[in-house]
Amino acid sequence: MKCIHCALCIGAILIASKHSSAQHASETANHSHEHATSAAVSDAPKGNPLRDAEVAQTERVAALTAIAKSASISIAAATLSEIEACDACLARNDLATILAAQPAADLKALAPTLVRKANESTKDSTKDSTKDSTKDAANTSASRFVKAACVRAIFALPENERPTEAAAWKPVTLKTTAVPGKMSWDPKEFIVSPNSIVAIEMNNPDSMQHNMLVCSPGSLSEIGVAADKLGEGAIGKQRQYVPDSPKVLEIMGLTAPNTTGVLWFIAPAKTGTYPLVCTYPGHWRMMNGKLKVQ
Ligand SMILES: [Cu+2]
Repeated sequence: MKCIHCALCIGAILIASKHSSAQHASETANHSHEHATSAAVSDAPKGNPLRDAEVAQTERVAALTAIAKSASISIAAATLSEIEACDACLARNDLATILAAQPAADLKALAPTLVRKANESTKDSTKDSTKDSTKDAANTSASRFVKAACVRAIFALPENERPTEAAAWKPVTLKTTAVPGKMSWDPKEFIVSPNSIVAIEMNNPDSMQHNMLVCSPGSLSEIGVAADKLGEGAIGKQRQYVPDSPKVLEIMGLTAPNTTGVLWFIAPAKTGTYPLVCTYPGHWRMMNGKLKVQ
């Protein structure tokens, strides 16, 4: 853990992140840790703080701070470019949380970029990239998640400091609670409009962790079974029990007891019933709900 803050290790992480490979990140980090004490080994970083699920927020912030420093930009600006580079990775919602938590002055300075990206045409990151439209469109479209992260950051500003464009955005906040001891959410069904900006807040007063995934219509059992299978191996915890499937559309990572998880996303364009599910092993059969897009 201590190692992650040193220049050598941050360097290794940065190089690895450019290669967009978590495995490479961990290999690179391992090879660069010869100076680590044996005490630090058991406490070693478990993955790439800019890509992987099971990484402490402090480590993500440390890595982003190093990038910002070396590029002489704000942490907000560094975080936004990592969100764009990460797109479908397991760290993206945490990175969006970090972006929204940056000082108002930094978010204000970044606001024109945030607005531009929020208003860019949409690239559906759930589709095969080879089927993306023309080259031009690819250069000027943001993924749905990047757009949501930009809107979230703008709405983190006090209302009177938001750019005027934000007045046209109408985020819908859906609040729910993990009912203690019941393996259920209350409420567990929501209705939103296609393409609306949605913020789900899950309060967790339960004694155990829960996550929440938004999945493709009809995929509840497939994702649930895959999550239970993931739970049998060490990789499951590393992925926070999120199956690697294109049918997983949005991810709110594991939310600790007595905390509130937050996930902003753009609702699917297609109407339908999208399962909400907690994929902590054994939870999915009871802990599921519905996001109705209509
Ligand atoms: Cu759960």
